[in-house]
Amino acid sequence: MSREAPQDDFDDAALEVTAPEDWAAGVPGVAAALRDSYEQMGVRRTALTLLRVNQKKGFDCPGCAWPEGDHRHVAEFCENGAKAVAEEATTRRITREFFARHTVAELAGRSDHWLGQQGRLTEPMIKRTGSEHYEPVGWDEAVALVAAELNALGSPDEAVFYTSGRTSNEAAFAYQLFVRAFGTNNLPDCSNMCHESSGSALTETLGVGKGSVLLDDLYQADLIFVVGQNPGTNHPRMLSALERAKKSGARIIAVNPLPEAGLIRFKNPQRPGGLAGRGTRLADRFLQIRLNGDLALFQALNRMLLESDAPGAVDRAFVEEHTAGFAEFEEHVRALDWDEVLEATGLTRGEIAATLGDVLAADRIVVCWAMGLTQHRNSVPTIRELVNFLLLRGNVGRPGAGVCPVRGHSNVQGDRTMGIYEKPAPAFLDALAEEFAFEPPREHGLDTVDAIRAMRDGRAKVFFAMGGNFVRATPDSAVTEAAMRGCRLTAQVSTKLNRSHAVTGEQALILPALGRTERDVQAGGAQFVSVEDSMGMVHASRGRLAPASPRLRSEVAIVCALARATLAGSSIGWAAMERDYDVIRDHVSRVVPGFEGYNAKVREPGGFTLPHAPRDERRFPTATGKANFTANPLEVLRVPEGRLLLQTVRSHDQYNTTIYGLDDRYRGVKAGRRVVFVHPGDLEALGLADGAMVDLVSEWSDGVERRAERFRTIAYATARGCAAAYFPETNVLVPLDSTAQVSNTPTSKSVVVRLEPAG
Ligand SMILES: Nc1nc2c(c(=O)[nH]1)N[C@H]1C(S)=C(S)[C@@H](COP(=O)(O)OP(=O)(O)OC[C@H]3O[C@@H](n4cnc5c(=O)[nH]c(N)nc54)[C@H](O)[C@@H]3O)O[C@H]1N2
Ligand SMILES: Nc1nc2c(c(=O)[nH]1)N[C@H]1C(S)=C(S)[C@@H](COP(=O)(O)OP(=O)(O)OC[C@H]3O[C@@H](n4cnc5c(=O)[nH]c(N)nc54)[C@H](O)[C@@H]3O)O[C@H]1N2
Ligand SMILES: [Mo]
Repeated sequence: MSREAPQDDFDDAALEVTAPEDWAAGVPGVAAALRDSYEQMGVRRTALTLLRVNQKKGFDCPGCAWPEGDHRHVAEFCENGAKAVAEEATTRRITREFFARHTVAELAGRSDHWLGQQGRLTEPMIKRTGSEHYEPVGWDEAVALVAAELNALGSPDEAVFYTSGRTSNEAAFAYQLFVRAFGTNNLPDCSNMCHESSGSALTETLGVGKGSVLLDDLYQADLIFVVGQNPGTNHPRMLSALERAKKSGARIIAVNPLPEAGLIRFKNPQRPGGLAGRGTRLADRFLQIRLNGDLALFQALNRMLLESDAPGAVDRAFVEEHTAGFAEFEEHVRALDWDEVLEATGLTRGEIAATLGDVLAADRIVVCWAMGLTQHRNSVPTIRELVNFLLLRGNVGRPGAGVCPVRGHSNVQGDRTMGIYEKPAPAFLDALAEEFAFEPPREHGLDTVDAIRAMRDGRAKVFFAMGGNFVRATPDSAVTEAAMRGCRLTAQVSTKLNRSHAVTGEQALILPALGRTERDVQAGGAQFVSVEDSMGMVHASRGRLAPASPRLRSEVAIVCALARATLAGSSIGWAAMERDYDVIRDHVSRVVPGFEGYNAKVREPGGFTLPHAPRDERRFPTATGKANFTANPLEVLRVPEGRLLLQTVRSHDQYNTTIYGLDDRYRGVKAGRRVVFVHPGDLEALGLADGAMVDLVSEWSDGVERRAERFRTIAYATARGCAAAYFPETNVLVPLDSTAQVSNTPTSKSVVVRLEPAG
């Protein structure tokens, strides 16, 4: 049995619930941002940092991966970007006295919110075997310890090297090079829990695991689907793009079990007059789909397109010339059972038929999506089916049309491009081998879920993290925590304190790093780094603030020091890379296609766009050399009587596992996170009152009881049979073995639960 009780700041009496908002951004957004920033940074620092966010000579916003347009506003940031910046540029500091005051066990008992509020880490800290405290340690000793533990392993495959998605291209490239020179492909990353399903499905069907649209395509689209995404909270700048698309005539269809505020209406705070009035109505159609119903929806649309006698319903010329697998796909979809579609989606036939009307009226279609599609068992088939939908009408590889997976972490896409991947392509390894004259390991490494299994089973003994918060971001919290505690050494390169520093191996290290907002000066002078956004645009990022402490090191410097200490006699020029990041970029320019002339191109204002064969040339580098149609079996996820399907989502006041505050303004929740949103009809059927206190108990085939204790029910307009609650508190409910087919992503958006009155 595993259970998680409320954290120590739980105050159920403080919780306030009001009606949800139906619009996003606007005055309260910017006001909330500035209030947060002043509190954390003071007025002068706020002006210094926020005016530099996403400017051509500034730093890349650490908030999300949404691209910047050509015409940047003076304030090209959003409320939640400002919060992410304030979180890093805070003037609060964690010193050695802090760690002397608090034992590691005590820190493990503190809430995620409290841990994050303590400020920036300032010097390397070590928890030695048997000690209850972290104590200061010099960089040299810290690095030597990691090197010694790595070299003492029976095999390099007994080490795990995690990456979160804030790491720059330069640091990511050096890091994967170090890990492979050490001898393993054990490079799990946050992508494994995020857009892995998108990458898997797109690589197979289109040949490139990335989005195929640029901002201009959104502005030229006739129809934009926003599926399984809450941009008002998680990608607020996307709302400006959607608003502009609408002004140019696009229709927008939102597909979501929740009527999310930003999708319904939007007030643009960056335009005069944008704050008055009712704002722009963004979604023209809202399909309130059941969780996990999207495969059925796209399959139904595809069947109707195939059956339609409207002229040009199917783009036969495109299908003929550019695709493979059509016959099998057609046969499969024509056999689709309408009853199953209606059951899976919870939509009416009329709603789906009306949507088909929008589709037939649109020449150019873009489909955008995020975690609502990627974190289910059938995520990969669902995204393949959405590709089928676009292929049918030739909506890939021409202006105003294509696939738009909206990435999360600001450089998660770039990290993958730089080789942070447990299943590297042979061509990438060949290029590494040639550039650096060593033989990289060829065997695939561990992804996030498999890394947890390996640590749990004692097959992995050293855990190293380049950013992130592994124990809180991953599923099955109790299992993951035990896995971490079983390691010989856990070491984390971090900017802020989090729970992964408190749930440690026998020995633990905190290696504090510079953040995006800070100046990075190396022996070769002032450095900048670069990042790739969700649309494959690469650009430079330069921090301007003085570092939070003189003892911080850049991620690049940490990796290079570690490589020198670990790899005796390595012929790779680690010192040169550390001295001058241009040297790293020169290596990249010879290893990664699309980066030729990297150093010159990244210095152009605004950076450069990576090539994308399907988008640029309608060329599909797949196994068949064509865009692939696929046949995807529809298995309706049936939830037993008296149970609900739970999705785990973000509140407005959090960045993944970083909890900025306890409100979720757009959903009408104040001062509390232990809430579960349920349809009023389901509450009634379950015999529960609105506001009842319940435990969430997850039911999974392994028979283990997983329980998250003490949540208030909130009667909410979600789809029937579906519930929602916030992660990381609900990660305890997601079974480690419940993962998506092919991508192995935890099924964080479909957890079968029962609600038990809390004792
Ligand atoms: N402020 C802020 N910004 C962030 C983040 C953050 O935590 N805070 N996180 C960043 C990261 S790493 C990521 S990956 C992105 C995440 O961005 P999102 O994917 O928007 O994040 P979630 O909160 O997981 O929201 C999932 C959305 O999908 C819907 N949904 C869930 N299941 C289904 C389904 O089966 N079908 C459909 N159609 N819809 C479904 C939910 O109702 C919800 O609206 O945001 C990034 N940006
Ligand atoms: N149940 C459930 N679980 C989920 C999800 C879900 O929707 N539901 N979403 C998943 C998704 S999409 C993702 S991406 C993962 C996120 O997983 P992670 O990326 O592992 O988690 P974060 O909370 O983003 O990591 C925050 C920490 O990163 C460190 N950090 C911040 N900036 C920097 C930096 O510049 N450098 C370094 N070195 N460290 C830095 C800070 O110490 C901070 O505490 O969580 C996943 N987990
Ligand atoms: Mo993510």
